[in-house]
Amino acid sequence: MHERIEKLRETLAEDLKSAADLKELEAMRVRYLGKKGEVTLLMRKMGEVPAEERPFFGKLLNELKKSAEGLFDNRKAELESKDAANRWERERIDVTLPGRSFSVGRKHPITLVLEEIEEIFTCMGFKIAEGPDVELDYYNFEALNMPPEHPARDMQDSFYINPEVLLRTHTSPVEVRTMEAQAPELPVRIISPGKVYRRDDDVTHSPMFHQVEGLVVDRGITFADLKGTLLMFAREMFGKDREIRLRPSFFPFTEPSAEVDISCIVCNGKGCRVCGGTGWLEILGSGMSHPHVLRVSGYDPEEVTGYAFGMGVERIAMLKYGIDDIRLFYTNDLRMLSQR
Ligand code: 2U9
Repeated sequence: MHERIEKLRETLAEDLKSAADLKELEAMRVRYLGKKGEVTLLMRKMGEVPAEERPFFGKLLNELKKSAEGLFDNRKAELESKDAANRWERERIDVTLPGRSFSVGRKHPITLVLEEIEEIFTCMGFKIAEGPDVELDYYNFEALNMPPEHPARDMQDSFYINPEVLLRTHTSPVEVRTMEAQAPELPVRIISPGKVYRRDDDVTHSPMFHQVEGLVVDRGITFADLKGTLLMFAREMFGKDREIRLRPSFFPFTEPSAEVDISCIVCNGKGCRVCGGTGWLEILGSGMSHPHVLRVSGYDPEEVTGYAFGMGVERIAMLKYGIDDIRLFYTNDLRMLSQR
């Protein structure tokens, strides 16, 4: 009996050291001190020990049990503190990691440029006028001095709903409708932003695109008013160093007419790849309102004059942001749209 008790004391001390974690330690405790544990079994065997030796071995066994319990408790405390230290490591949070980002929508580049153009002209006293995308042939062509079979209609081939109704090819019908509603009230000082539709489709032309047109009608309006206003616009939009150049042109709804160029935004007029070596970039068309257009819209061309201009928003945006394919605006590619 003595030997067995001493052997148990030794193996227990040895085993305890090898317990690697709390789970292992608990299994070990059951093995030694549980109901069917080795210490418990030895205690049960006391019945077989001669009566006179029982107090001695009883004392020895009790001491073993007590010291075993103490050893288990110590080892348990040891493993628990080790576990707490490990847990710190396991559950460590790296506070230097960047936070999780979430995506926020933003305005389309065409909307941004459209709003910028609107801002520039409203600051100069223009009001914004809007009208229907589905238009009458009368407002889109006839009132603008383009009767049926007029060759200028070829350049604005459109989408017809029926012979009298079509998708507007420019926002000019809005100006005609505004004058019609306002005449003979003066002045007319409006811009008409919006979508327009043409049978066009290539790198610089889309079947749907955006325009901003402008119209000023009053007594004594001259070409100088047109030039001054458009110079102001060019400088607000493309930088204070811009110069403009007017080239003679033709539109059925203006007479005389002029294309407006700005000094190249890349080379400042010296000549480069972007401006094709000319130093100039075409940004819009313009002219003095044609007497026919004023007359059919309710104004007397003997009494009032006006100027008008029109620009493609996509073209302005492509120049401003250096975009070389108009289709990039419409393919919803976030690599393009999420740039700042
Ligand atoms: C009324 C009278 C005159 C609007 C004008 C232009 C010149 C012009 C083009 C620019 C590029 C269309 O988007 S584009 O293809 N526009 O060159 N537009 S004058 O003249 C008007 C409009 C309305 C009553």
